[in-house]
Amino acid sequence: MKWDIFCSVVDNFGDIGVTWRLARQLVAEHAVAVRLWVDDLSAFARICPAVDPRLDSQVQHGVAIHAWHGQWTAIEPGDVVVEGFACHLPDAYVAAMAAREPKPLWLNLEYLSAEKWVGGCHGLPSMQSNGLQKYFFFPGFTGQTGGLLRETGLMAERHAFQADAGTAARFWRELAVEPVAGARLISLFAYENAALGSWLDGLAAMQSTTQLLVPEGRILKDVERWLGGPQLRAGDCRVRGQLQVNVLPFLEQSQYDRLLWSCDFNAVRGEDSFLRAQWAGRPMLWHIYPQEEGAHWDKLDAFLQLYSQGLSAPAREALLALWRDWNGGQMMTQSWSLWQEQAEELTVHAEKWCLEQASRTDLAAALVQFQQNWI
Ligand code: TRH
Repeated sequence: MKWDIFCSVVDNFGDIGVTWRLARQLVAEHAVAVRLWVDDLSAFARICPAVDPRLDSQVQHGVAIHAWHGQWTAIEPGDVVVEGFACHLPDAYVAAMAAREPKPLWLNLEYLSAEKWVGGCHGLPSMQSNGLQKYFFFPGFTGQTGGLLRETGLMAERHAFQADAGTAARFWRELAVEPVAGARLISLFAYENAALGSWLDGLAAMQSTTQLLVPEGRILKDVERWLGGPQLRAGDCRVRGQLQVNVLPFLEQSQYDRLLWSCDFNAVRGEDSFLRAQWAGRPMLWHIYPQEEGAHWDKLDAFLQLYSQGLSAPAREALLALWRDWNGGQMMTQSWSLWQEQAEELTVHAEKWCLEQASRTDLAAALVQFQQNWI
């Protein structure tokens, strides 16, 4: 079985982060041959430094990676074609799909959302002008959706890592970070955010110590402004009050997972890091990708509604207040202290949510099942 996955990097790393993860898992766990077509190999190389952006084709983790140029060379389409996030496939490739016998299965892999309408749209076909059907495949958190990307064995790997202090110590050495004894560990990955200063003020003023780990990225300028010092770079370490800030390089994707597993609390963004933080089983703070006309607020509320089920009223309120302040760029002084009061319950809840979600069919397996039912 041959699969083609197309990825157009709109901005940031989510598009390539998700399609690369899916491609790898299909090869490793479902023994399919995958060609991954990517229009921006330099973004790809940030999350997977083994990728050489100068090469037109290369193999990594068993996935055939191809540069997707404007100039398209005719090829025989695969048995399954996945367009990532409604990216526009080359016209010549679509024509070749229509001419192929048997016809390929054409899927549009959509963005992750907890909104209710997703369940009703998942798996629906849409007739194209060339007579091909295109199916909408929606990831999601309920049984009516295509599930979530999760490698088999991820939970076992994460639990083993978290249970072994020696592995964690090796990881910190690899990152050249000296863990502060007894400190609360927080990782920070976010878009620019006006709320950051008030959160950092709160952390610096706490009685206990916090170590904040920040991979290089868009939020770093805001950290720099708050510290009021010179430009921050990977390897830098600054202390203010009870807060120590460690700047990390942008990590390889699997190392980033380990960072999430190592921290007590993770601030994440977009789609893929948001999901990986859930698989870490630790409490998190989501900076959702801002959309025009505030469309992202519905998405945020839909997730909060699902995620907060089973929480006591005060814990639920604390969670909602913190996430809304963060996403609205509001002062977080009050919501952070409210969150602290509920930290224990929210921490237990994060692992419970993770295990519930991990008990469902993962997205790669659901895609393969969809294809088998379609034949
Ligand atoms: O980069 P993002 O903001 O991507 C976004 C979202 O996917 C959004 O839905 C989409 O519409 C927009 O792009 C265009 O956030 P995301 O999805 O978390 O992707 C980040 C990827 O980078 C993820 O795969 C994790 C990875 N990563 C690393 O590999 N190393 C790191 O050090 C860090 C911080 C992240």
